[in-house]
Amino acid sequence: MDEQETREEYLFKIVVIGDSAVGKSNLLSRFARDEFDAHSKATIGVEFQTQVVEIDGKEVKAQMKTDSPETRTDSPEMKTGSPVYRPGKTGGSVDFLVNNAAISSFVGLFEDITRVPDQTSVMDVNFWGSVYTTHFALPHLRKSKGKIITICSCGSWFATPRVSIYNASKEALLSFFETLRIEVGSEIDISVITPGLVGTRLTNKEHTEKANAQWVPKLSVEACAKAIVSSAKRGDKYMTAPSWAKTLFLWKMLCPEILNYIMHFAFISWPKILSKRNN
Ligand SMILES: Nc1nc2c(ncn2[C@@H]2O[C@H](COP(=O)(O)OP(=O)(O)OP(=O)(O)O)[C@@H](O)[C@H]2O)c(=O)[nH]1
Ligand SMILES: [Mg+2]
Repeated sequence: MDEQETREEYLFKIVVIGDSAVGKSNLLSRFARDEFDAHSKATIGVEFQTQVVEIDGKEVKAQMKTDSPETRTDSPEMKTGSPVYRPGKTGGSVDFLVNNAAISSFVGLFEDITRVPDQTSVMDVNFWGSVYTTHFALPHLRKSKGKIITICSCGSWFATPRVSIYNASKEALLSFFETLRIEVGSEIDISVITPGLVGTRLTNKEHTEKANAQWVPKLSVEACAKAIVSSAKRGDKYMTAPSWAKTLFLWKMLCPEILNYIMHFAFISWPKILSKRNN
């Protein structure tokens, strides 16, 4: 081991698995070099990326690995029995499952959707993506007494106009994990994170303008990630960030009709008044 390798205080090995062309290689290159290639080629064999990050003043080395399902049967490595791919190797235990994948393909009023079937991918990714992954991870998590962290959304319990399908997918996710929590009992901890608006590409200028939500304060990705890690360490069952968003729950319980009126005014009536004034 050289000096660089011995310096890190933690070493995490992350294996990224999934069907062909779902974005595994791009996830690695985004993580290691902050690069994205819209015309990436299918991976032959395996791919490694390493990144050293500092968390709470400690150096953490993350080694990410991916291979392609296609390579398992078709690749030269597979045919020649190259040691690069080792069939039947099961790896270590699964201690944490983080369900993070989400998309929002349409931001607008439900009545303005022209083709409803185009929206089913939102449910496929946001709900079924986490459900399938959890299903396959559960036996391993039971063995390790592991933990599931699911990144849901405030939209799962707080109705915000113009993102009805997205909110519905997140509410389904919340309900699924609350039910699963009862089923698996104390063996697997389940933490559901319900962030408000976070500064990711889902909330870029184009999306927030379409949703008339430019004025809603956004939490930075770094602040949100730190809040999630602290919450996981505490073992919270739920965590909402930013913390002021929790007050919305009280509003919803105490005065739902007033809240609906305010939401309608802020996201539907007021933007219409503004656009009439500007035209
Ligand atoms: N819009 C968008 N497209 C993506 C994203 N990730 C991947 N893609 C698209 O999907 C294609 C395949 O991505 P890869 O990262 O090569 O997929 P892979 O899972 O490594 O595929 P195999 O190596 O064949 O298993 C890319 O060339 C992009 O066109 C993403 O985050 N957003
Ligand atoms: Mg690949």
